[in-house]
Order: sequence, then C-alpha cells, then structure tokens
Amino acid sequence: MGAYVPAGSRNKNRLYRTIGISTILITTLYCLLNGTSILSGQSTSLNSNKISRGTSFDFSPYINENDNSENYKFVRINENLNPNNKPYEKKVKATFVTLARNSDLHGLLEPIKAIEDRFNKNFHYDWVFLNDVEFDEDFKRITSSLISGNTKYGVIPKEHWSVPSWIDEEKATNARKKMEEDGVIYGGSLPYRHMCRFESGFFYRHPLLDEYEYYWRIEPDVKFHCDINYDIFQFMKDNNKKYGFTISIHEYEATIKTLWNTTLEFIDKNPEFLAKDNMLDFISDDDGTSYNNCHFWSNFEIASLDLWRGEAYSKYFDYLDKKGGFFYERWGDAPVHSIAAALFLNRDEIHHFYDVGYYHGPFHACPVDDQIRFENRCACSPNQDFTWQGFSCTTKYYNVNRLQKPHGWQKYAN
Ligand SMILES: Nc1nc2c(ncn2[C@@H]2O[C@H](COP(=O)(O)OP(=O)(O)O)[C@@H](O)[C@H]2O)c(=O)[nH]1
Ligand SMILES: *[C@@H]1O[C@H](CO)[C@@H](O)[C@H](O)[C@H]1NC(C)=O
Ligand SMILES: [Mg+2]
Repeated sequence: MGAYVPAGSRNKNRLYRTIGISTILITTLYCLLNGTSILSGQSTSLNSNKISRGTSFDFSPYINENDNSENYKFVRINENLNPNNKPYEKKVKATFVTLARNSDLHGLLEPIKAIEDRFNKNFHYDWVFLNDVEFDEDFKRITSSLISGNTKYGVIPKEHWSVPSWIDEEKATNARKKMEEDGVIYGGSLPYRHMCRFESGFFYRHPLLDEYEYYWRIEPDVKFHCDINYDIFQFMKDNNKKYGFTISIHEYEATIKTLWNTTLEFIDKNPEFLAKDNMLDFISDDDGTSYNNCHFWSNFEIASLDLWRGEAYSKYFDYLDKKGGFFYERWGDAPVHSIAAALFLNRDEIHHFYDVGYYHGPFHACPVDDQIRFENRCACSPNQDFTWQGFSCTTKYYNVNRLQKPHGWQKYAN
C-alpha cells in the first residue's frame, strides 16, 4: 500500500480514476463469471424460484463457499467520496435513531460524541430518540447539546410495547421461566422481548420517522473507531443499497427455534415476495431446509425505511407477530431483519461497511486493511477484529457474494 495521501490532492483524484477503471474491468469480469448480462443487467443464472419446504426447492447454490479465487468485484467506497473536495451538502432525508431508556443517557454520550466528531459535524443529520416512557429533561437537554442536527424525542404507543391480545400469557410466562432456567441470555426478560418486537416491526412506523428515507441505528455503549469522510446516506442512495451492516454473527438457536419454519410457511403462501437474486445462500447452508443462524448484528444498521414499510416486510412481520414467537420464544430483531433482507432484497442491495470501525460488546469491527485505518484515523487494533473470525458470518457473506476480501484477512481469521 502506498503512502497516505491527503484528501483532495491531485494524486488522490488520479487514484480515483485508476480505481474507477479497474472497477469497470472487475465488474465486467464479475458479470461474466456470474452469468449476468452487462447490457441488460439481468441475471440469467439465478433462482427466481419458489421457496417451500422439502422437495420443491430449487435454490441452486450460488457459489462454492470454498472458492477463494480473488477475481471478484470490489468497489472501494472511497471512490464515491467527495472527489472534487466540495463542501459537504446534505441531500438525503435521513436520521439517526436510538431507542433508549432515560437511564441510558450516560451510555449514549460517547457514541453521540464519536458520531458527531467523526461524521455528523459535516452533515448535521437529525437524531430521533424513542422511549416507552417520556424522556426526562436531562436526557433531552444533554443529548440535544451534543448533536449538530435537529433532535426529536418520541414516546412509543402502548400497543407497540405490550403483550398483544392473541398471546397466551400463561404460555409466555412459562416460556420465559424455562428459558431463564436454561441460562438463555435475556431469556427471562419481558422488556427485552418488547424491545425486540418493537425494533422488528414498529420503530419505522413511529410518526417521527415518517419524513425520512434512511436511518442509522445507534445504541448506548457502542464505539466508532474510524472517521467517515463521506455522506454515508448518499452512498446508500447512489448505490441503491437498502441494508448496511458492520458485524454479522450466528444467533443462539434457543431463541429462534421455530422462526425458520414460520418463515418458510410465510414464503410458501407469498412466494412473490422473494427477490430474484436473493441471498438465501447467506442464511441457509442447505438451500433453505434449515437456517444457519447467520444474521446481521442489528445494533448497527444503516438502512432504507422503505424496506420495512413495503408490503413484503409488513406482511412478514404481521405473520411472525401473530405466531407469537416474540413472546413464546425470544425472536430477535436481528435475525428477523436479516432473514427479511436476505430474502426480499437482491444481494447487491446489501452492503458491508468494512470501513466503519465499530464496537458493541463484546465484539469489535476494526478494518484489517492498513490503508483504510490510516486514511480514516481509526483508533482500534486489527488484532481485535471479529469480522473474519469463526463465529462471524462475514467470511461467508464475502464468499457467497464473490466479494474480494481485504489484503491479509487470513491473518485475522482464527
Ligand atoms: N426505552 C427502552 N429502551 C430499551 C429497553 N430495553 C432495551 N432498550 C434499548 O434497546 C436497545 C437494545 O438494548 P440492549 O440492552 O443494548 O440489548 P443488547 O444490545 O441486545 O444487549 C438499546 O438501544 C437500549 O437502550 C427498555 O426497556 N426501554
Ligand atoms: C420444522 O419443520 C420440519 C419439517 O416439517 C420439521 O421436521 C421440524 O421438526 C420443524 N422444526 C421445528 C423446530 O419445529
Ligand atoms: Mg446493545
């Protein structure tokens, strides 16, 4: 990797052009490998097929997971960054969104400060806070003083944070007791279940989010390790990305025992919602018979609100909600969002933010590529990076999507 080149210099512009040309070449190669016609943009090799249990599956595996040849597409995000060094201009209707309790105030100060210093001081995006009770004056005064965009504080309607009428409360109570005895994390908690159900199906319906097109979810006690020197929401829009993640991981089976079967029932009844070039191969290792528990860790999400507002997801969520698994089991918003994104989006609409250094206990995402860390002033060690380790699903994500992994990634894969 070459020396660090300051932003806006002529060398950097030349670098962008070189990268641009290589990207075209690599994209062409990718399309050929992949059976995609460059002219029509239509995929000819992939599954437009139905998902249903058992025999009628014909999701042919998209790629052999063990194929590690490196001729894959790799679009450096930096080429989209402010190449003419213009002043930043906010053009996207987007907001940060944080679900929090009043007691989470202290845990939010560092994440807010990091987001402002490393990103939002250039853009002044809004920040929406949601809570199941009123935010107190301290919370509002202190958060609004740190944030450079408008801040908004909303209370969640009761029906989005309570046990719905069709749930058998005794069955739910027994299930919590049993999961607690079994030592399942948050297994005995009812508020945690309200949180998971709310983040799955209701946050995007809150009126304070109506005016926005994209959101970035932020939780208390997280860290951001690197500068983000470009408009990340504009990046989503320009590249037709609908869902962006930093960390992916395997879910605890005990929390989602019937989630996959319920999903298969739903898809059986509504096969039209499956995207043509969906990412089933990321979430299933046997063409859909079972879920491999891979999901995007939803404590970080940068995504399109329209993904959730659309018919496919609305009906999917309602179907899941009626089945009661948010209460009888402990379905998390992470697997629910991830399964939906993998099935209802085309794979190109999902993006791994490999340049956003991030921490949510107990895992770090720290770019292992030196150049990315230096250019973005990352304050983290790649030795702590979780991305390429075994319990992560991100290596699988790169393999099934034929993405080029960063230089030297194997060193961090143990
Ligand atoms: N208002 C409110 N927010 C909650 C509650 N429980 C969790 N949250 C928020 O929901 C998000 C996830 O909760 P967290 O405790 O971080 O769960 P974890 O990341 O899965 O360990 C965080 O943004 C919390 O602030 C609750 O009872 N009330
Ligand atoms: C899911 O469905 C399959 C096929 O009907 C069945 O064998 C399996 O036991 C089901 N799993 C659960 C957890 O219900
Ligand atoms: Mg958390």
